[in-house]
Amino acid sequence: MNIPKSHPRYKSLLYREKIVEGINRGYTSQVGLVAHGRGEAFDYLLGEKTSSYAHAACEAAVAKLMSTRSVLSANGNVAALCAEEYVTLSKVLNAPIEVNLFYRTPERMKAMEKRFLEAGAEEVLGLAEDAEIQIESERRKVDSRGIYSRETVLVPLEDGDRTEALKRMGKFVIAIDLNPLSRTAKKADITIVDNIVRAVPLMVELAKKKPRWRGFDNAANLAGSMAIMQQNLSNSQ
Ligand code: PTJ
Repeated sequence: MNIPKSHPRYKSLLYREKIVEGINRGYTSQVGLVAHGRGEAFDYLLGEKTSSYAHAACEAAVAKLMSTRSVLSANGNVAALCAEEYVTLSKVLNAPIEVNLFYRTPERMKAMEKRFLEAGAEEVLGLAEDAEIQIESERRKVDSRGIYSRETVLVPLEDGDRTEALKRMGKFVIAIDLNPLSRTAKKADITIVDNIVRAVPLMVELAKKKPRWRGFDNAANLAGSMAIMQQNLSNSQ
């Protein structure tokens, strides 16, 4: 669809179109539309901009990802919204991308691999299906060279069960989730409460400055993001 650039909600409409394109091209799940809508609502409450809390979380995340053996998990919404930027992040961090789908089918796995290869990735993990983690959903199927064995896992736009399983395995989990109340947000070691379309390019920029790991208080950071949402709600009355 041709969205006029002058439309006041141009960017928002464009990202919706990207999800629809992902569905049409076979890499994004139809349910991805529902997840996207939920994210939009929280982003609205955030004022659709990166807060100082999200900035601090991105910086801590980059420091951790750079200083440990890490892997970037990708689902259908990530592929639709920011495949190119995700590949750039993977390169600056020297961390592979692993496809991990909740609504996993062989066709979608192939389409995801194709999407990231055309976005510039040299290798995409996840299709080998040679290891499992302790959850019942299709997300249990992982790559022995990626999620299974690496210490730090970036999990954008996720539901909570995998974060809990990864934590049980002793891993350091970094989430990108606009919903600060979600199980993933609360269980992760670092939660970036921001839209992935803003967070990933910011992480690329921060990685160039090679930040040092100085520890991170996720509960305090989440409280800060929630306070911003509450403030925006009160100011709108
Ligand atoms: O591609 P698949 O098969 O692995 O399925 C992926 C989806 C996204 C459908 C699946 O993981 C899912 O249903 O996720 P949930 O449980 O809806 O959780 C997604 C979370 O991501 C929600 O808390 C949303 O608020 C949040 N979210 C949605 N869009 C964005 C986002 N967070 C950051 N940036 C966004 N653009």
